[in-house]
Amino acid sequence: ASATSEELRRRNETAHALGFSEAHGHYEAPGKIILIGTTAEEAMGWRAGLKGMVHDEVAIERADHLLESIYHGDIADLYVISTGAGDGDGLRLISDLRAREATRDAGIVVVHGPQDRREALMALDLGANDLIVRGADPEEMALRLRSQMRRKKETDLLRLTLDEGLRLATRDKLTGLYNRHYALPHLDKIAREARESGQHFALMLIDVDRFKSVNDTWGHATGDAVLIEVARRLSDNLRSMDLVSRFGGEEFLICMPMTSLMEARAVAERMRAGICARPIALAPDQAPISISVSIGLAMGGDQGAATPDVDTLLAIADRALYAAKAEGRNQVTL
Ligand code: GH3
Ligand code: MG
Ligand code: MG
Ligand code: MG
Repeated sequence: ASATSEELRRRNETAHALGFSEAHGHYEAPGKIILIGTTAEEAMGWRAGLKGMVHDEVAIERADHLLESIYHGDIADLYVISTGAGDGDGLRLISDLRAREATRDAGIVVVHGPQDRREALMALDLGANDLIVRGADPEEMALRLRSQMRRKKETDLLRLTLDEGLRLATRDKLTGLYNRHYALPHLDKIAREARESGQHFALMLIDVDRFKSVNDTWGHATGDAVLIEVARRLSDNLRSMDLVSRFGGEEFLICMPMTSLMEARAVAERMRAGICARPIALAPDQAPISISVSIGLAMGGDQGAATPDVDTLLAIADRALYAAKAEGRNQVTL
């Protein structure tokens, strides 16, 4: 699939934030390397050898302090571990690092004795990325560490790009709310769970009244800012379990699991009142903008097995919204 120019721009921004240089195709921002020798002297020897050969921060840590420092947020991109570290239990550190979210993707390079073939293979089996024979010259060590650091930075970039892709696919760009594509399957899930637990849930369609005139009077950019503020006020009235999404242009969908009609009415009324009672002040030199919303409400899960499906509930909420508009707007209708 070919990336759009917007995607490419975002990718470059992400890459830049991580210190990748497009020109050179590799990372340039320094990362962090932690050295864990059999003794502090061994680690200091490595660090002396690496001086001027890597441009990352190089720190020395004790095997028995490693988990504690990770717990406190001291995370490295790359760990160099002697098999002799921690009273000869250096390999255990590999499992410790791989088991923790914060260090799961870190590079791990194990330094082993020339005769420690079994330990070396075990290190690879536990998840080490590379091996160095004890006594290898600093050039070799630096080369292997730089290579692992590059791999780690590329993994970070990929992960961020994937996260960003997921965000783009599920969120509305303007308001940051979930989009329609995310909301519809999520709605099905809430309806299914309600059916199984015998609980009620509420569905609301919210439409900004006479929004076209906001655009016509103040311009599209101001209209956008108003939508962002409406999204914020709606979210402020909801629990974390509630779903709030931007369903269309100036239309929002809210689904509240485990909610009675009385509770839903109260929440909808509070949202309606909270939007029309406080005109939206966008800039100090601009008069606050008065708007209102109409809300169509539908209840699910209240008719046992015969409860309407999600499409039917949406149609019911839409009819209620239409009625609210017809009856003069700025009201909640069931
Ligand atoms: P009603 O009370 O009947 O809902 O009147 P209305 O003006 O809100 O309804 P209508 O559906 O005629 O107009 C909706 C307007 O919302 C038209 C469209 O330009 C505007 N709109 C939709 N999406 C956006 C957006 O993302 N940003 C801005 N600024 N305007 C938008
Ligand atoms: Mg309309
Ligand atoms: Mg409208
Ligand atoms: Mg509309």
